[in-house]
Amino acid sequence: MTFTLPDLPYAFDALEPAIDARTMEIHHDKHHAGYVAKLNAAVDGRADLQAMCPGTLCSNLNEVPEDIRTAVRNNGGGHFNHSVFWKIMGPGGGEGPTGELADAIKASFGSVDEMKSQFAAAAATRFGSGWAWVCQTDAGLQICSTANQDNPLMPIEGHCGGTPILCLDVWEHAYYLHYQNRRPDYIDAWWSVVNWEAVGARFAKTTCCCGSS
Ligand code: MN3
Repeated sequence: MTFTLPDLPYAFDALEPAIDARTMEIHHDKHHAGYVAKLNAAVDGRADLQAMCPGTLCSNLNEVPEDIRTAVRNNGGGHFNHSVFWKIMGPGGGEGPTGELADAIKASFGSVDEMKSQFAAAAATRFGSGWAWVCQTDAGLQICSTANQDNPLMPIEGHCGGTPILCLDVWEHAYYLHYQNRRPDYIDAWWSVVNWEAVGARFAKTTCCCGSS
């Protein structure tokens, strides 16, 4: 078994005007596809790694042989991160969290607006390429950001750990065609396409850690 590019669960133009169709097409069909291809090349002939889901592969990065560890970190991370990212977005999103997820957000941040404010700050201040995250941890929900294609599942320093339930890609390839250097405008608009039902499912752990099922 090798890793496969998941289909987008909606059309390329489904997230307009927040994210334009051309950006979605290139992002999914070229960037994400590239991570999958390079990940498969890295784990070629290594059945134990090929059998793992992308999230498990990220969690077990230290078990990956050193000669391919950087390739797995970059491309396995890229595969996991984008697989989650597509799933936690959708057309007609933006109503906001409900139920136990809403309660957990209020318990950890005081309000949904405060969570959004802290998340937007993490996304805006991530220098260069990377991701912002909301994670479910033993200490409640926490916000962090990571560089490149790193994620909070990886056994590396500098993130909040736990299980990611919400993420935002702040690589320029995610927004540059429409927003150019205006990353904060992209972040503001992005809230309108967050699929809170999918985020809630991740919070309730009724979906695979990678969003692949
Ligand atoms: Mn990307």
